[in-house]
Amino acid sequence: MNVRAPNDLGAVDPDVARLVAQEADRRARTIDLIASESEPSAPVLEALGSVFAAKTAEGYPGRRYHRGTEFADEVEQLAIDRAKALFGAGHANVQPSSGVNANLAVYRALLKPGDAVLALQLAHGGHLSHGDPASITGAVYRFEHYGVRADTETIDLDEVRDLALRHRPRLIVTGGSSYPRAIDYAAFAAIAAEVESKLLVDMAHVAGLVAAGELPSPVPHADAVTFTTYKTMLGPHGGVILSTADLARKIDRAIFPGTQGAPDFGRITAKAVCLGIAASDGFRETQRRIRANATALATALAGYGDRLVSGGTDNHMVLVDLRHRGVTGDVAEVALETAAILCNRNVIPFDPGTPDRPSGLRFGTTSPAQRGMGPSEMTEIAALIDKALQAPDPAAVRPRAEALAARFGAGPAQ
Ligand code: DSN
Repeated sequence: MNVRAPNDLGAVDPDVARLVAQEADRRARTIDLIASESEPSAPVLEALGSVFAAKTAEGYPGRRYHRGTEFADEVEQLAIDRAKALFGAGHANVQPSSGVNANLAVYRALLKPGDAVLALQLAHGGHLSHGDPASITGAVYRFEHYGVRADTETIDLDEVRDLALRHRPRLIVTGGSSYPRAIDYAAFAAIAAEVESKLLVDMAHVAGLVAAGELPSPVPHADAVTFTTYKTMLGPHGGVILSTADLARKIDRAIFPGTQGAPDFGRITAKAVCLGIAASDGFRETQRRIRANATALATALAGYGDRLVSGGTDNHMVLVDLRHRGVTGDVAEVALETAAILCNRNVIPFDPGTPDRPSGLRFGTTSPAQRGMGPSEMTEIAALIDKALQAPDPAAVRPRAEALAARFGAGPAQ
């Protein structure tokens, strides 16, 4: 008789099963203000862990290098069609394993090594994959960086135009990972047109807000738009590239065979699910609350004397300058974790500190909004943050933070 191995994780590997349970408990007992995280929903987790996770299928729907792909083709096409419809894009590639890989593929599709590129500098809100010297993107392409104005801490469009005219980049990149304001994509498109450059918008952090109409869409203005599906899109880890239809072949070839092999079909399946959910009224309501919560958190923190980078927020993110508290971001993030509140240390524009010991903290409101928390809970959380950053013993704040977390439970409320 054919005897099958036990298929229960707890029976096969109690050590890993214990860690999974502990991670679930940790999530339930903490308040997650990490701007790049979201709560995993049951349908997304089910799709991620489905049999598609085991499928090997290099190529694209209808053009594979392996057999047995009829359903893999269908699920990938579903994800592609949903991404195109959601954002009104001419083309979508749903295979990137990450946002970095999505950006790398766009560079490979549109540039040659050594080409000039203009992007927002990391310390002013950009991203490592926008030509930081520590990233392969900075080694392969000749990146120049624009920044924010010292007075407003918003993108200096005059500097963008000056640098574009001086360096004549083949690609201009905007968007990033710690920029709390809306971006004028039409102005970027006009500068790109003036210097005959292509325009890439990295909307990794704000894609969910864009999908819900809470922020303007870059898609009508850009040649390519990249995003990740695990932040405000509320889905699995992974990336997506949108582009105009005429770039479809170049983009697809830049992913496979250009920079990736067999894509992870568990993730593609989960991306299809999250892209489907993103068209729903419930998703739009969550995005509305994410943004309202960020505004409430910003207002409440300002009330405790915290200086907000750029003076506030238009999205899900609040960047705080801690210098008036006499504490650095690395120390503050540990104090807050002790108080069961999670966030990350972050450089702020013109930071006198370093990435390891920066002057700022970055907060995001995606997870609390998904759990059903609203602006009044954000005000409560701001009070806990203030107390934890002042207290000689931030652990004293922990019971109140845990009680707030417990009131809302773990995972998405709907
Ligand atoms: N780019 C990193 C962040 O913003 O936290 C990971 O998503």
